[in-house]
Formats: sequence, C-alpha cells, structure tokens
Amino acid sequence: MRSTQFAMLAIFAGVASCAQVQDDDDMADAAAAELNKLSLYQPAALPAPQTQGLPSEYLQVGENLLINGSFETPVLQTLWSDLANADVPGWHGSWVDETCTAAVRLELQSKDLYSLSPDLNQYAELDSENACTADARLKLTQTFYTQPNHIYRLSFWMRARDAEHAMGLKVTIGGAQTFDYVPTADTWQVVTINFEATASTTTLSFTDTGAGDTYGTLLDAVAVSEISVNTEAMPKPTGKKGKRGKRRHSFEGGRRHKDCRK
Ligand SMILES: [Ca+2]
Ligand SMILES: [Ca+2]
Repeated sequence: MRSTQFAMLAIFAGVASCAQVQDDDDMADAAAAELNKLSLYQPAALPAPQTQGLPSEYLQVGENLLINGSFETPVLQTLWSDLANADVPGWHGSWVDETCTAAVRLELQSKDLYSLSPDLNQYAELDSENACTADARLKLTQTFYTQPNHIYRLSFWMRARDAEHAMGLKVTIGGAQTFDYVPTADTWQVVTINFEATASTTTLSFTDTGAGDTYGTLLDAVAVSEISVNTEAMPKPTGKKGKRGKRRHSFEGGRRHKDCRK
C-alpha cells in the first residue's frame, strides 16, 4: 500500500511537473504549430521572380545567410569571365571530373551576354572553361552557420544556357538531402526548398549533371534564410502573465519541441 501511494505521488508529481513545463511552453507550442505548417524537402518551382509563399501570416523569412548569392562580385569588366576561386567571394568551386588537376575556374556572365534577365546583373554558369578536358562541369559549394532543428528556406534561380545541350543540376543540402533538376532554356525558374538544419553549419552544393561540354546550367539569386515565428504578432495564450512573446525567434528546440507525452 505504501509503495502504491509512493507511486501515485510520483506519478502526480510527474504530471504536475509536466503540466508546469507545458504551462511555461505554451507560446513555444503555438510557435511549433506555426512552423509545422511548413512542408519540408518538397521543392516548388515557379517562373522568376515569383517565390513560394509562406503558409502562415506569423511566419517570416530572415536575412540571406549566404555570401554573394547573386554572383554580383566581382563586377565583371567583360561580358563573361572565368575566375579563380579566390576571386569569387562566398563560393568554392571544384571540377566534377575529380581527376582534373587544372586550377578551377568559375564562370560568371553579364546580363548583357545573352539578355537573359537574371537577378541583378550577373549569374554563374556551372559548365565552365579551361578544365583538363571538355568536361568543365562544376560543383559549387557554400557553407553557412545554422542552428540544429531550426527551419531554413533555400531558394535559387536556375535556367539552361540553351535547349540544344543536355542539362542537369543536382542540389544537396547538408550532404543528406539531394534534389535533381533538368533546367529549361525558356525562362528562369525559382526553386524553393524548406529544410531543417541538423548541425551548427550546413553546406549547400550545386553540381552540373548535364553533358560536360562547356554549355551548362545557369545559377543565380541563391538565398538561405531562417524561417522564424513572429510570436509578438500571434494571439497570446489566455490566462498567462505578460512575460510571453519573445520577438522574432525560432522557439527553443526548433520545429520538434519536447513534450511530456510518453
Ligand atoms: Ca545575379
Ligand atoms: Ca554541359
């Protein structure tokens, strides 16, 4: 009997403690529900410059975490240029042909070269020049800081340089999530992918998977932004004190917050 009473007390204490956690965590629960409205790893493609909307008025997209995502640096003095890695801030290129020991060249083009109306003035082509062979396809990567369990949005513009050559683009996020595309030559498309970070840094990569023939996939306007919850704009939980409502945060624990269910 005594042991039963002890067990009952322990259960009651556990429930009370759990209730307290939930009580303190009401706003986080509400924020979690907003973030859970997002579909992860389900790419959407729209004609540029349209971007996919957010499923809740309480969700907001933060600043772009990438450097030189629109390939506007350096400013080209010619209609196109093959540049060393060191001359293109933010990005690191490597040859798809890993046996090629020639110095990697990243190709940037001006909007005036083919009048393709990119984002701002310049964009990248992922099948470059000056490789060991005609296969000058590139893998472009950039690594940025993230918070595990927080939700981010990747968006980028893609287009095929022409319709006569075989085109392909592979996108990876954090090395684990991979998406394959066949860009078309008639228009820029904006691809949007929501993802959940799993580490304190995340690496993004774009690899040309078409034919290795110096006619490649065009890439522009790459952005990664955290999607957070504007809890200040949300209705406050009833019967609580006024200490709630952290501003512009992705509540502690990210999308999958802890709860008390067994
Ligand atoms: Ca650009
Ligand atoms: Ca090609």
